[in-house]
Amino acid sequence: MKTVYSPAHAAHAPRHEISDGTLKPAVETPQRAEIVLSAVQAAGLGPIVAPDPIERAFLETVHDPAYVAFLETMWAQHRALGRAEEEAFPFVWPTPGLRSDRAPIHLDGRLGFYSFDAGTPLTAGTFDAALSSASTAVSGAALLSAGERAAFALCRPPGHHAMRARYGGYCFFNNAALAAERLVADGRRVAILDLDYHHGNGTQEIFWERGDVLFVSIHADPAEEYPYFLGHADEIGAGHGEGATFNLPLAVGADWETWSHALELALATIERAGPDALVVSLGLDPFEGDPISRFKLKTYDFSRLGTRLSKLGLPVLFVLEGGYAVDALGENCAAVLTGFEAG
Ligand code: Q9C
Ligand code: ZN
Repeated sequence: MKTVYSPAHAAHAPRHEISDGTLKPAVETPQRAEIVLSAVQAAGLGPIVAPDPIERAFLETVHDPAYVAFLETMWAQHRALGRAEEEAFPFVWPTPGLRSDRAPIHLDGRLGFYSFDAGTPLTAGTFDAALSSASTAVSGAALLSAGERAAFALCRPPGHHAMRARYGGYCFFNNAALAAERLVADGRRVAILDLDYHHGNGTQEIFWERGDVLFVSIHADPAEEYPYFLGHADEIGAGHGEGATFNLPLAVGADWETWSHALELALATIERAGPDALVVSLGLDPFEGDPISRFKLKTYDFSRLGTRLSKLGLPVLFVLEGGYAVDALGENCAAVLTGFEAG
């Protein structure tokens, strides 16, 4: 299968993040994408192709234009304030009881208005890198529309936490949602299967009232894990989307036996819906060695996952999400993709 990749992701190279209540070294780094690229090349997966640029109007089918403009202009504001730090972080949010009906002008107000966590660094190159990541996903979707059976969008920064008008969880534009929209525009009925350790709150929000895109997610119980406030089993969508969201939260510590049981439930739901394309939000952070996660999948399990997905017989777009065990990330990602090709 083809891999879509652009080196432009490296423009987003944060040194720090806020995690566990304090400033820490960033874990979502350019090295992640470079390692995954090397691994798919070493595995002989197929050609590496460059993405076509994403059109602004298409980006704004998923994201609020004011939010896109915020990401585009915030760094100039950071510099104009005389701030020399290499990252910017929010620290105040409009919560119930505080007004959220007008966007502030000051940078610190805008940072909070357009985010939902303090853990996601914004840098000088974030907007360009996030655009390139979105382009990568949409170009991957276009490969399926052109008749490919599968494709790999090597996206970085990741996307599934990004909401219509808020960033967070290392995510700025929702790559999987944009890919799904591309496929819908090309006439496909789409399901999204989110396998990242963390719940894909952004993707869920974007399709919450949509009956035409099924969202299914296996993730750590939000009572115990980030993003904490979304991803419970009783969230099923609303309006036209009622029944088109399916969450499978698992207790921390889940191994392949537990996780693969949830996978079968997820796949049965997808098969019942009868889509004709599948977008997989491929987080590799359910890995046992992941530094920020608490599931127990092994490299061999990722290979079994790939093989199981190929049995669906659907066109599949794999979109890279999280995964922070850099020593094993390439191998784990290649295991899914080669497992799929072998299956
Ligand atoms: N103590 C993705 O995997 N911080 N985002 C968690 C852990 C945020 C993960 C802190 C994790 C975001 C795409
Ligand atoms: Zn994750």
